[in-house]
Amino acid sequence: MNMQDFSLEGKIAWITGASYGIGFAIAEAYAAAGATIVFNDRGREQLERGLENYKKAGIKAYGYICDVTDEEAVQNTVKKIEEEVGVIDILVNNAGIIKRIPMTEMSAAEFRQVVDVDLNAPFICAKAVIPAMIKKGHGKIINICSMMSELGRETVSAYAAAKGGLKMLTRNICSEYGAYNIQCNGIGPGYIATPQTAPLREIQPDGSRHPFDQFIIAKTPAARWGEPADLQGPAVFLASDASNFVNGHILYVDGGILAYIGKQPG
Ligand code: NAP
Ligand code: GCO
Repeated sequence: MNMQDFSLEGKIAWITGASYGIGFAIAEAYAAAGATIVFNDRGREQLERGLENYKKAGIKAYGYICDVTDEEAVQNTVKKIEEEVGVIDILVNNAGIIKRIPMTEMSAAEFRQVVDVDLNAPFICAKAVIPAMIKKGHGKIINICSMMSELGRETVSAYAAAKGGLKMLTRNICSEYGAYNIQCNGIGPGYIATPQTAPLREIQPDGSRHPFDQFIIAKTPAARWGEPADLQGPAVFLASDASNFVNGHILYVDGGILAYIGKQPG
C-alpha cells in the first residue's frame, strides 16, 4: 500500500456546478490533493462569484459558463477544457437542483426540470468525457447521489426519481466502461448544511429549530447535520488510484442515517 495512491497530482478534475456548496468543498479537497480544478456555472455572474470563492481559497480554478442540461454546450465546453487545460481525468457530477412540491401539485414541467439537471445532465457530462478517458487509458466518474437514491419522502418525488436513476446510471457506466479502466462510483451525502438545505434548517419565529431540522437530528446517529467538509475524504478516495478496484459503488456519507431506525421520541 502506497499513500501516494491517494494523491491527485497531475490530474485534471471537472466538478460541475462547483461555485459553492458540496461541489466547492470537493474541489478544495482535490486541489489540496494536487489536482487541477475545473468548474462551471450557468451564467457570467455566477461564474465570477465562483472564481472569487476559489481565489479567496487560494485555488487557481478554471471556470466555464455552461448549463449542464445543454448537450451542445457541454460538448463544446469539454472541447475547450481539453484545449485550454487538458484531458479530464476526473468528472464529478455535482450540479443539482431540488423542488419540494407535493407530487399532485407538481407540474410535469417542474418534474422534468429536476430530472433534467439531476439525471439527464450527469448522462450528458459523462458521455462527453468518456471517449477521451478511454483514449487516455483511465478515468474516474463520481456521481453525487443522495439519501433519496434509497429513500422517499413527501414533496421530493422528482428528486428521488432522479437520484434513484443516478444510482443506476452509476452502476451502468461501471458495467459498460469498467473494461477501459474507468471507475464510476457515487457519493450519497446525508443531510448536509448547504444553501440547498437551508430552508429545512431555518430558525422558527419562536426561536425554535425547524421541525425538519429536529427530525434529521433524530434520524442521524451522529445527531448532527453533515458539513461539506465531511465529504472531502470520501471524494478524494473515489477520485484516486486507491479506489481503482472500487466500481459501481454508492458510498453513503450520511452519519449513519441509512442504518438507523431513529431516536425514540421523549
Ligand atoms: P447547492 O448549494 O444548491 O448547489 C448546487 C450547484 O449546482 C450550484 O452551484 C448551482 O449553480 C449548480 N447548478 C444547478 N443547476 C445547474 C445547471 N443546470 N448547470 C450548471 N450548474 C447548475 O447544492 P448542494 O447542497 O451543494 O448539492 C450539490 C449536489 O449534492 C447536488 O447534486 C445535490 O442534489 C446533492 N446532495 C446535496 C445534499 C445536501 O444535503 N445538501 C445531500 C445529498 C445530495 P447556480 O448557483 O447557478 O444555481
Ligand atoms: C430534502 C433534502 C434532501 C437532501 C439530500 C439528502 O428535501 O429531503 O434536500 O434531499 O438534499 O438529498 O441526501
